[in-house]
Amino acid sequence: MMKLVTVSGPPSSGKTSVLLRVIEELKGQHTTLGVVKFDCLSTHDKALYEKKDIPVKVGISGNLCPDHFFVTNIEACYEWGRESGFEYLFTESAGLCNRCSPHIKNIIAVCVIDCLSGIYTPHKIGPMLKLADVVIITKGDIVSQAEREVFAFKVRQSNPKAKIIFMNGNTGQGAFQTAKLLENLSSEEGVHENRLRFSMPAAICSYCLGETKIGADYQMGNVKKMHLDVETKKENIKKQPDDENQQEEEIYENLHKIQSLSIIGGVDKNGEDEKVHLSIRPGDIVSIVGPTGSGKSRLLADIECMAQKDTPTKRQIRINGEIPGSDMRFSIASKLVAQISQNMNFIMDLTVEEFIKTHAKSRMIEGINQVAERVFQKANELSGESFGKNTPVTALSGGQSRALMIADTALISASPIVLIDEIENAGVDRKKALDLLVNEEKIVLMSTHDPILALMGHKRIIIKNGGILKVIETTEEEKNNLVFIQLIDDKMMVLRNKLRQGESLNSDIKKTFSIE
Ligand SMILES: Nc1nc2c(ncn2[C@@H]2O[C@H](COP(=O)(O)OP(=O)(O)OP(=O)(O)O)[C@@H](O)[C@H]2O)c(=O)[nH]1
Ligand SMILES: [Mg+2]
Repeated sequence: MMKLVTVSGPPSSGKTSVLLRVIEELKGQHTTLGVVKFDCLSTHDKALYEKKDIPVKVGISGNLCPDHFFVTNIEACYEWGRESGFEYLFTESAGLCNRCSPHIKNIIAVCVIDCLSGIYTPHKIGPMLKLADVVIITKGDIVSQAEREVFAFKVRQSNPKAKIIFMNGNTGQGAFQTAKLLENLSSEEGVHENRLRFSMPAAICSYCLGETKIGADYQMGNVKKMHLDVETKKENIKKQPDDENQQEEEIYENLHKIQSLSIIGGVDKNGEDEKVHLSIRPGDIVSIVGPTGSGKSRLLADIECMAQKDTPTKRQIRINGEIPGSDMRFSIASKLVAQISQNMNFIMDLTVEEFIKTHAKSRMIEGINQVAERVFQKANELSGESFGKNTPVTALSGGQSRALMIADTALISASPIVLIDEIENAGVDRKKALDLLVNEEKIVLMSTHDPILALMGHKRIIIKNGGILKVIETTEEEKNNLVFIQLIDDKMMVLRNKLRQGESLNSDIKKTFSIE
C-alpha cells in the first residue's frame, strides 16, 4: 500500500530541503518512494531530487493555476507511484498562492512554512496551513528562541489541530521526528473520487479567458468588487474571538517543571558501547567538549528530539526517569528544549521592548511590564555594550543579541532545558549568563571549545568518535584554576578593548599577565 503525502508551502519556504532530509531518513529504513513536483513556469527541484537518486516527475502548469493543475493530474501521479511500487509518494506544490489547498481528505497533508516569513504570515495563509495535518517550521536556526516560540504560537492559533515540527532543512535536524510522524499517520488508498479538503477559490472571469483591458465593461463572470467606503473599513476591524485566550492558555498548561533529564548511552561511530547513564537536574550546568566533528551537536540533537534508541547513536533520553510520551517528543506546545546558537539573529521589525512584550504575551505571562523590565535589565547586564528599549532588535550587535536571547530564554521561555551551541565569542558575560539560567532552575547543556565555559559546567561530557567517552565532574582544583583562567581572560579583555579604542600595545604586556 502506498502513502500519499501532499507537501505545500510558500515559495522557498524549504519544501524541497525538508523533503530531501525526510526522504533520507525514510530511505535509511529501505523505504521506496518518489516525488512529484508541481510548479508554474520552471523549477530547479528536479535536479535536486535526481542528485539524491529519488525518482521524480515534474508538472509545469504554465498559464494555469498550479493548484488546479495539481487536482487534474493527481490521479495519474498516484498511478505512477503505485505502478512504481512506492511505499510513499510525495507531492511538492508550487507554493504560489496562499489560499488554495491541494490537500485531500484522508491523505497526509503537510505545510512547510519558514520562520523568516514574519509573525503575521500564519494568519494570512488559508487552508494550505489551516487544514494541514502537519506543519513544519523551517529556518528556526536563523532566529532567536523567542521568535520561534512566537511563530509556533501563531501557527497554533491558525491551526490548533496540526502537529507542529521545527526542522532545519539544511542540517536535517527534526527530519527524524518528521519521518516518525509520517510513519504513524495513515493515508487512504487511492485518490479517485476522494475530495479536496477545501473548495478552491473560483476565478472564472473575462481575464481568465484572455481579456487584458481594464474597465467594468470588460469584466464578466466571477467578478468581486472591493467596497472602499467607511462602513466597510469598520467591518474590517475584527474582534478577537473570546475563545482565543482560552486556547492560548491550553497551549502552555502542559508545560511543567521537570525533575531530571537522563542520558542513557548508546554506541559511538564504531559501534562501541557508551558506558554512560547520566542524570541531570534543574540548576545543573553540563558542558560538552571534544574535537570539531566529534559528535557534540549530535548529542544536543539527541536531547532535542528526546531520542529513544531510534537515532544513529541509539541513545535514550529519559525525563523524570521515564520515557517521554510522544506528546513531549513531538508537540511544540510541551516543548522541553530551548536552543541558543551563534548564528541566530533577530528578524522581527520590533523594538527591544516590543519584542520582549510580544514574547511574554504569547506565553500568557502575567505582569508583562515588570517581566519585560527584568529581561531588559538582565540583558543589559549580560551584554558588554548597553542598549536601549527603543533600539530595533535587528540593530543589536551580535553580543547584544545573544545577551537578549539568553535573558529572554531564562525569564520568559517555558522550556526547562536549554541547549547552547558554541556561543563563546558572543561578547556576553558568560558567568552571569549561566548564573541567570541556573537561577531560573533550567538544565543547561552547552557544547564548547572555551576552557572557561567548559570548567563552568558542574560536569563535562567528553565526546570522541561520535560517542560519549566519559563524564568528568569538575574538581575543586579545576574550580580554583578557573578563577585564574578568568583573571587571564579579564586581562585579555582589557587588551581587546584597548585595541578596539584605537590604542597601541607597545608597552611590555608580560607584566599584564604576571598574576600571582
Ligand atoms: N538557514 C536555513 N535555510 C534553509 C532551511 N530550509 C531551507 N533553507 C534554505 O532555503 C532555501 C529554499 O529552500 P527550498 O527547499 O528550495 O524551498 P522550497 O520551498 O522547496 O522552494 P520552491 O520549491 O522553489 O518553492 C534554500 O536556499 C535552502 O538552503 C533551514 O531550516 N534553515
Ligand atoms: Mg522546492
